[in-house]
Formats: sequence, C-alpha cells, structure tokens
Amino acid sequence: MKHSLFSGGKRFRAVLVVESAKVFGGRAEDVLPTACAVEYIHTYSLIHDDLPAIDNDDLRRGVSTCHVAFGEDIAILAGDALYSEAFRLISTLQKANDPQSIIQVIRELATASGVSGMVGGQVVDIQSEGKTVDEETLRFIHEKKTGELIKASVRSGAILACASNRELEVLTDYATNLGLAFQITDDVLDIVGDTAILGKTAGSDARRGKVTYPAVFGLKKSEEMAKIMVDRAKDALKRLNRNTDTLADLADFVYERRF
Ligand code: GRG
Repeated sequence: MKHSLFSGGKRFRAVLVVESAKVFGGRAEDVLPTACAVEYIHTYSLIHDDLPAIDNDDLRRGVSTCHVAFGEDIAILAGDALYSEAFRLISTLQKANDPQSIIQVIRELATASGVSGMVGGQVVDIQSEGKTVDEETLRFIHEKKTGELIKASVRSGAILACASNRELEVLTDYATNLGLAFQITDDVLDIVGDTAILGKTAGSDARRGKVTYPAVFGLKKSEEMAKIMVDRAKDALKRLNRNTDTLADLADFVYERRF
C-alpha cells in the first residue's frame, strides 16, 4: 500500500477536494481525510488496473507496479485494503463536519467507484478492446472510468464546506467537463508522452487495442476536444459568485499537463 501511495502521482483528485472546499470557505485540514480517501481509492484502482488480468503494466508512478514488486496476491489485497481504509478514514476523522455531509460524501465516493462509476466504465472498456465503438460508448467509458471519481472529488470538497444545491450543480458541470478532458489528455499523452516523464509505459493503449479518443478521432481533433472541454469547465465556474481561480487553473493544467 505504501509502495503505491508514496511513489508519487499528481494528487490531482485530492487537490480537487481541498480546492473545491476552499471555494466555499472550507478549511484544508477539515477535508484532508476525504482528500486522502480519494487518493486511496484512486491508487486502489491503479493497482488493480495494472494487474496481469487487466492491463498487465510493469511501471507506474516511475516505479515497479505493485504486483511486480510484491506479487499478484499481495497487490490484489493492497488494493482491497486501500478501498476499505478510504471509507474508514472518512467515517472516523471528520469531527468538524456534520454527519449528513459525511454520509453524502460516502455515497458520492461509493457511487463513483462502483458499478455506476469506475467499475462500470472499466467493464465496458475491457469488453470494447479491439472493437470499433461509437462516440457515445467512448464517452460513456471515459466518463465512468475516470470522470466519476473526479466529479465526486470536486463535489465532496464542496459538500463538506456546505455548498448549496445550485452551487453543486454548477460544480458538477465543471467537473464533468474536467473529467472527460482529463481522460482525453491521458489518451493523447499515451501517444505523444515520454515514459520517463509519464512514469508509466507510453504506447500501451495502442498495443492493447484500447478504445481511445485519438483512436476514434485522431490526435489533433482529440486535443481540440480536450481544449473545448477545459474551456467549458472554466465557463461553468463563472456562474459561481466565488473565487474559483484555482479551480480554473486546475482546468488549464489538465490541458497543458505533460504527465
Ligand atoms: C478500484 C473501484 C475500482 C475498480 C477497479 C481497475 C478498475 C476497476 C478501474 C480502473 C480505473 C482507471 C485506472 C482509470 C484510469 C484513470 C486515469 C486517467 C488514471 C491516471 O490518473 P493520474 O494521471 O495518475 O491522475 P497519478 O499517478 O498522477 O495519480
């Protein structure tokens, strides 16, 4: 668990929890357990995604993947344990937050990582390998596999900081576009990125016949689509009468990132 958690990673989803809370006057220390829980869930998904039965990758965050370092049995269990620990963390440590908000956050994260989120997206992703899929299926895979956890991260920070329902709707619009853009840039980086900078092996999507935006639309159009989504995410923020500069910067980062 420590090997995979502390080998690096951008902490993008954890940062989203904290920065989203700050927009509504929340304090970082009050949402850190949730930010860490999101990172645990994300790391769990990476460990399982890298397993021989799924993507069979050797390199993650610049080090050996969990199963290469410790064996498949321990990697499966490390992922399982991170998932349980995530919810234990949320349920025990947030004394500053009201119980209703904590329950809502648990629901958001369980939904985002389960059958209506990461697992559902991953199933369709696996079943689509080597096939031709339409745009709707491609979007479904990306939104579920990657977008839902990003959306839940943004919403959870805001929920703990007592954002209103209208504010949450605006953030959902922001995060939906952000999540889709994030996975499109991930697909693009798999083609144009450098293994040493990415910390994971470039070119693996094509080798595996994965359905990706560049595979369906080409590289240039995919980059344009990512930019459009980042701009839509930033536009959504303008509907909030709050300081959202950091959330806007994070959207720019998604388009500009090289890892
Ligand atoms: C673990 C709930 C659960 C389900 C298992 C394996 C799986 C089903 C789902 C995989 C989901 C997955 C790995 C989606 C890819 C998302 C993605 C773009 C990962 C890379 O995220 P970065 O770039 O990585 O934020 P770092 O290392 O920076 O954190």
